Amino acid sequence: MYTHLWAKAGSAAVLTVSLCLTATACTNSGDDSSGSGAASGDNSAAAQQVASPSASASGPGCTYQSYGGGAPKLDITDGKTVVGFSQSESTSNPFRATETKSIEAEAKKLGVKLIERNANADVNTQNSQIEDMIAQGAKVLIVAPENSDGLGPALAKAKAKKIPVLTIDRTVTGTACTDYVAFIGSNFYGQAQVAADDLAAATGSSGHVAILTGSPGNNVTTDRTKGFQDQVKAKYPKMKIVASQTGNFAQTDGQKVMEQLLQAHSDINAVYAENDEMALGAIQAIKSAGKTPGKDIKIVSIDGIEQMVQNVASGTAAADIETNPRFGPLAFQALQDFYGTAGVQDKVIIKDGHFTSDNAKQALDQGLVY
Ligand code: GZL
Repeated sequence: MYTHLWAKAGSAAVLTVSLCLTATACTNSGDDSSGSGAASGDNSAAAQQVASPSASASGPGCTYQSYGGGAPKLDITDGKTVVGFSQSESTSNPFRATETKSIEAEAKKLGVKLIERNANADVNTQNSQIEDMIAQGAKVLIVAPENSDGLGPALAKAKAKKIPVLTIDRTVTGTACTDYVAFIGSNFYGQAQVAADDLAAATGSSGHVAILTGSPGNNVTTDRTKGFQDQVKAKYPKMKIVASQTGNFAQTDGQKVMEQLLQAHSDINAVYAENDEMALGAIQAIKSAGKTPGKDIKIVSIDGIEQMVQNVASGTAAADIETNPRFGPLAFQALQDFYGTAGVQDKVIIKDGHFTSDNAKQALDQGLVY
């Protein structure tokens, strides 16, 4: 069983999709409203889906008829209609590699004619690549935005040509079903709350915490920072955030920043990394400083990539909250609902795994970690 977790986000127009990995995780789930998805060991794409993103659950959703004044009806599985996928960051990050593979695999399974580009974390590149895919004939776009505000030019081009844009993993500024179809991604604020709980558990609720924040300008960094800060303020008065600096979601930057913070703050005994790439860098920095990660300094991170879940299993890290990158089935289901009658929710929240010392080894053994 693999599982999680958290509950619906605020708005009614939110659908949550969840899975259950282990009893421990499930019992921590609070309002796990969707029951189990992947039976233990079943890591198939189908098992990653528990419910369609269709809007029937809570009222009409976005369809091609209601989208931004109406868009042409298309059959994306006809093998001729071109769907463009815009990836924001390098697939050297396993989150990105798995996300890209999931989109490619589902497109292949459905017979979708897919073209794709990778912007290597540059928003100007992403704008021009999206425009290029439109020029290449893309009639629908799946976009993993580099940041929330920078894609205005590309979105405007798409809108002018009535090309629907489905956003995954990060949001863009604008209105659902007008500027973009919908957002599919994790509950980043909820992830950060769990990270705070995990770090409190690892430090007797009294850690002196360094936060490695993600790259600026996107909702993921904003929510993962605010969620952690709010949870500490609300529940852990003895926990102190002694430093917070961006590591740009990158391993090298995470290592460099951690080295600097350790020199500036000798009292740091806990690290909250807003993604695993930065956590891996931080672990290197902690070791170079002659300290033992997991003993002298407790670490909690987010993404759930294999190398970090191994660190949880070995005790180097205290916990890792998954950011489920397996968007393929959900994204194409959403597009089929968009061109059908069901329509798509404004927000489709994919639920994530939660790896602790109780279940990390089991998750790795069962091949449930990406
Ligand atoms: C989350 C995604 C984040 C990952 C990081 O959906 O936007 O960006 O958590 C990645 O690993 O850099």
